[in-house]
Amino acid sequence: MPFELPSLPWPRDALEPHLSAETLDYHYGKHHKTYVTNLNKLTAGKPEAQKSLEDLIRTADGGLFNNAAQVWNHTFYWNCMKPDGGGAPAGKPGDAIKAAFGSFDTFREAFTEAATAQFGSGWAWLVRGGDGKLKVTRTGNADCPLRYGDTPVLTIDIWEHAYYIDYRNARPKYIETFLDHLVNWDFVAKNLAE
Ligand code: MN3
Repeated sequence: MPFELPSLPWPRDALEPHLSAETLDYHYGKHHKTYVTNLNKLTAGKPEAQKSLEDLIRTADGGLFNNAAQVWNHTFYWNCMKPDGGGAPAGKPGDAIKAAFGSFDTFREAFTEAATAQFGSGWAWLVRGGDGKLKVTRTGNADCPLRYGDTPVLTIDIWEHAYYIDYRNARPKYIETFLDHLVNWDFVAKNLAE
């Protein structure tokens, strides 16, 4: 099978108490895995099986797009988190966010607003636009900024499956915890350098 489920960057219980091993068992072990399985089924024996996820995200539609984007989005999301992460970043990410938004708090408000306001399932993002500037965006369902020429820098999954086991319907508490305890600013710095 050409498309594979990447390993998580940390053990399944590494983000506790903020995200439980049970959440990762379902979110990674079932949801993410199913997107990979579906993508392999949809592309079996077709030229699309030889394409990269990024190519499929930029060119495919329907189920093929949805599954390719969800495989990519989830791999990116796992890397956006680490144990003992979060808080205001120092160094390059801190400087870049300050230059773009004026202050970390202003960025935090914009990112929180995007993640809170997305109706139903989707993703909130910090991206670098085609003009080189950082901005906060949100996408519905499987949609991905790569489709619009934006380069993802940071994302939070705001599908209910991302937080319902640990936070029930309290999406704002999950977003706050993500920003305070989980963001992997080293990964953000790497994305800013690309
Ligand atoms: Mn998800």
